[in-house]
Amino acid sequence: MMTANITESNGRLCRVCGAKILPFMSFGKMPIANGFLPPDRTASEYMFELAPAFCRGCSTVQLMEQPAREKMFHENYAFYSSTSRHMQTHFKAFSEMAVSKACTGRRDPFVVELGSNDGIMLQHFQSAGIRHLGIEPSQNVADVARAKGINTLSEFFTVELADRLVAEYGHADAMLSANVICHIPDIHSVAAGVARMLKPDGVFMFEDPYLGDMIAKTSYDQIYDEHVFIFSALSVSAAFGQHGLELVDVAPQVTHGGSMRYVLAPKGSRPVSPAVQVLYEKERAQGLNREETFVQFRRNCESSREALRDLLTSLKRDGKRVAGYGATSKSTTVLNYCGITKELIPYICDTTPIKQGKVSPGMHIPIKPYDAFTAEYPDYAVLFAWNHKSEILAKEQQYAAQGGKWVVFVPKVAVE
Ligand code: DWN
Ligand code: ZN
Repeated sequence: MMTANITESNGRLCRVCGAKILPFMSFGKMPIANGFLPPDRTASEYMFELAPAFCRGCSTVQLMEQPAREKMFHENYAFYSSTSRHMQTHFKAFSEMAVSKACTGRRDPFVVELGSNDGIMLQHFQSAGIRHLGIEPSQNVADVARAKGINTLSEFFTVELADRLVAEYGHADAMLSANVICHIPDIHSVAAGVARMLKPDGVFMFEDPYLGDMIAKTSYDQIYDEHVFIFSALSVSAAFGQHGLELVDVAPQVTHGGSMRYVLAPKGSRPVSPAVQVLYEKERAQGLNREETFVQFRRNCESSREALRDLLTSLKRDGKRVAGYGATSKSTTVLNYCGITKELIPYICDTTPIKQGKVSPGMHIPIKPYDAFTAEYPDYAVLFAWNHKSEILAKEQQYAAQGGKWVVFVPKVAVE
């Protein structure tokens, strides 16, 4: 039986407020989520313990341990943002919003994106002739952006880099980031850097997977090495408030299974939208500031794991042909936490060339090109890229029409 209490960690202190944190579960030993590897190199795979914790002091959910950043973000980074059409539309809209909030009517505005990947967002500033800079430490994806003419620097963003950039380019009208801030453990260096780089009337807008959605949907696959934080408005405000940045607006997003866009500005420089207070209250009502919520989340994860294992085992027993769809980072948590081997899912199809011909981190399931899916439809496809469900289902109508079934596991394990 599980107790309702969780015990403070002896060693690790909250990265935001310095209080002792409460590890509420362990997913066990995990590999690097995007560490797809050649089949002959599986012997010496790096592993670490994936254990999220909650801070009573500031409500931040964070990993106890995160691998060194160079192990995750390097010249072979496997995730290219532009693989989803829907995300392309999303980032176009995000860029238009940034232009209207911080560029229109200004003389020679300057826009900086932290973690600009292959330029999916900055391309819109580049084509509009707006002065811009992408900061992207993973060389291979940064090279794709540079090839599109996007000014990109391959470094990790820190307060020291911010000072250098101000000296070279001046202050920024808008700083943007998507699915990146939750990856950076030294949140104070980022927040201080943003505060130093922004103009007094500048704005910082970032979005990340939202804790409220993760709890509501038991989408535990949002927890993996790269996601050192799963933010809420409460925790974002606690972190950035220490650096003179105020949360002035919030906007829920459907992307990545439920995200939140946070708009921050130098304190007092912009009016605070009533939506911010409404969200704080909603988060307290959902229990995002209480440890019991995370004890229940752990139980929900365990039930989900059991249900998925049972389903895949029974499909195998019945002789069904099963494949994975989308070799996502998130799938690394699902496969390893649930102990899903290639006996249960013999292969996963993915459109990303750098992943194809390799095996999945930890469970070493072969990754095949997308064509392998259409060449011989499986009976059941496990939708690891569930966050792109509407895009994928629209594309795969023929699969469904000839009897193919989807196995989903968020918010519940089900066959659809
Ligand atoms: O935060 C992060 C998010 C934004 O992106 C990063 N830490 C890493 C990455 O996470 P992910 O790998 O879980 O992201 P996606 O977008 O869920 O990955 C989708 C995968 O599925 C890609 O490998 C591409 C593939 N895919 C596919 O094969 N067919 C995607 C679509 C839409 C498709 O139709
Ligand atoms: Zn804290």
